[in-house]
Amino acid sequence: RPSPRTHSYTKYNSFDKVQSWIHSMASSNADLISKQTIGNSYEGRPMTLLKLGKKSSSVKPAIFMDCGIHAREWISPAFCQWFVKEALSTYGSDSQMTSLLNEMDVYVLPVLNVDGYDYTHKSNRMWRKTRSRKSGTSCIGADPNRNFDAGWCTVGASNNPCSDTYCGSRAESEIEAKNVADFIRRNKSVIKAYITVHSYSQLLLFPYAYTFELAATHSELMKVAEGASAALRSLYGTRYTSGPAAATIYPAAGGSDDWAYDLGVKYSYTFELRDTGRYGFLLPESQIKPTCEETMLAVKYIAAYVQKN
Ligand code: ING
Ligand code: ZN
Repeated sequence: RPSPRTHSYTKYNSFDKVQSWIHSMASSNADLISKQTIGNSYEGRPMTLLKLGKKSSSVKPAIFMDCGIHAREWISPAFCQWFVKEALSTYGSDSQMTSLLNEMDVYVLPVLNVDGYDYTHKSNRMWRKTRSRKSGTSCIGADPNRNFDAGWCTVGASNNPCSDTYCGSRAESEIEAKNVADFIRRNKSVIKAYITVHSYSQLLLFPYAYTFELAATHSELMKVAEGASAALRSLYGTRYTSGPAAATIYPAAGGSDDWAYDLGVKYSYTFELRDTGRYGFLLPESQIKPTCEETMLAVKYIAAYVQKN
């Protein structure tokens, strides 16, 4: 098992490497980090969640962030790994991170679609979906970001199991989506923000994707997104567009951020990281560091806003 010292944050790590890293991080920073399994995937891989935050005797409000819901979006798990490293290494020196982890907990799920992520490393780099089998078809998997119970399968999703945007046989048919939804439902009284990380397109999206109707708190969601995008841009000039998903990217039902928002998580965001299409899902490893550095600023902006509101 590699120690956190030897883990590379500037490479696209395999599922096995991420998993060993999770274990070593959790066992070497007991005061600030712990891990728990929220369930197993269809193929039996553990979905391990890290909890960052100074241990406290009182109940703390929390932020939930997941990466790797889509298998081929490799920059996303790389960002979650980077976030955990930065959080631990800047706690005590960076005043914002110190205050955040003193007052809140941040749950980080580095890889949501564990089976799909493993499959992109071993068999098909462009795989997007889960790896669940279904009787009556030889096609495999459903789109986990069409599988949440938010206008499920009404728009921008397919009921064809062979489609890359297959919504699944019912909402939460995919155990990976259900495990995340169950965790958030169980902890909904403390979870103040939900952040899900995708690539690519350089967008900061928020509800709704399943309808063109504006969210009840649209102007606040937009204000925070614009602040976060400005923070991101301040580092390397990378331009992000903010807006509700339906109008900004495309209408799509069953997305996790819409579901979390309708459950009552007031600040719910989907990041679409670099780039805008030159490399697309195949973002070179040389861009991991700058992408993660700039994205940290946006996530920290959102976290600071949530912390004070
Ligand atoms: N984009 C997202 C997708 O699942 C999205 C866009 C965001 C849809 C929020 C629904 C809700 O299609 C990528 N790149 O996966
Ligand atoms: Zn995606």
